[in-house]
This record gives sequence, structure tokens and C-alpha cells, in this order.
Amino acid sequence: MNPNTQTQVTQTLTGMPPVVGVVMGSSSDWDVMQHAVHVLKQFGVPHEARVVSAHRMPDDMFAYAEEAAGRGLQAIIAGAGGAAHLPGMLAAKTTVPVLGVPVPSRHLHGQDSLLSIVQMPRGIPVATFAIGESGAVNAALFAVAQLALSDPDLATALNAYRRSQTKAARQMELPR
Ligand code: RP5
Repeated sequence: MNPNTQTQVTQTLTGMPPVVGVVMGSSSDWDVMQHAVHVLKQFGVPHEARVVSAHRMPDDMFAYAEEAAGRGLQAIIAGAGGAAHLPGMLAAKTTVPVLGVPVPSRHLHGQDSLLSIVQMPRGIPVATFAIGESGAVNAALFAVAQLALSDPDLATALNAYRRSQTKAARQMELPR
């Protein structure tokens, strides 16, 4: 693994400041979190993706959260596995909405991640999504829906995406 990976920032739409931040506790989360990035790319949402580990780089995590609003982020999609405190700790330091994605863990298959993220005490909310790829995709779609409230073109694209799912479902065939 490239030793610089931990501090690399993937600016996927160059020239436009990101409005959604996708962060994860480890590069090992990328297999899951890349699905959130794929959706944001699909909708043309300016975003960034980077590793921000709560327990390995806590100062960076706090800085990321503290700077999020000032940098124009409107949502932070945060994926983590195991004792997954990244989404909650980010939410503790920013009022930018945090969307938590539980990453499947080696021993408990992500149930630990899910419970760690979803069981936030009252007062500091984290919107928690399904374990794994579906959660990553839905977190990105949720961010798109939030942005679409003030972006008619994005709303049109989101409605078209929904219609394409309906069309695909209607064309589904079962084995004879
Ligand atoms: C968490 O620990 C990460 O979010 C990851 O899911 C898990 C394991 O990290 P690695 O040991 O694979 O780097 O912080």
C-alpha cells in the first residue's frame, strides 16, 4: 500500500470545490465506500474522498470536521468498521449532516459497525445507513436528495434515476 494513501485527497471533480465529503477510517474501507463515490460521480456532484481515521489520526479528524462547513461541505458520508466512532465523532464537531455507513468487519460482519454508528445518544445525530455496499450507495443517494432540494437539475436527474429503477424492475424475469 502506498504510505501516502492515508493523507491522499481524491478530488474527483477538479476545479469545483467539493460539496460532499466521503471519508473512511481506513483504505480497507474503500471497497465499500467507492460505491458512494461512484453515485456522486454519476450525478456530477463535486466531492472528495479521503481516509480520516478517528483513532489513528484524531487531530486530523477534528480538523476535518471543524473546517467542513467553511469549506462548503453540505454533507459528510463517513464509513467505518468495528468500533466505528468516526461518524459520531465527526458529528460531535460539526453541524454539517453526517451520513454513517457501517463497513462490514472481519469478525462480526458489520453488526458491530452498525450498532456503533446507529446508537448515538440524543443530541448529536448521525443518519445511519445499511451495512456495506447498499448503505454506501444509499448514503450518496440521500446526499443527492438533500442537494436536489435546492438544485432543480439534480432533482430532475434523481427522478430519472428512480424511473430507470422502476423500468428495470418491470422488466425483471424469473427463471422458468
Ligand atoms: C476502522 O477499522 C476502519 O474503518 C476499518 O473498517 C477497520 C479496520 O481497519 P484496518 O485495520 O483494515 O486499517 O477504523
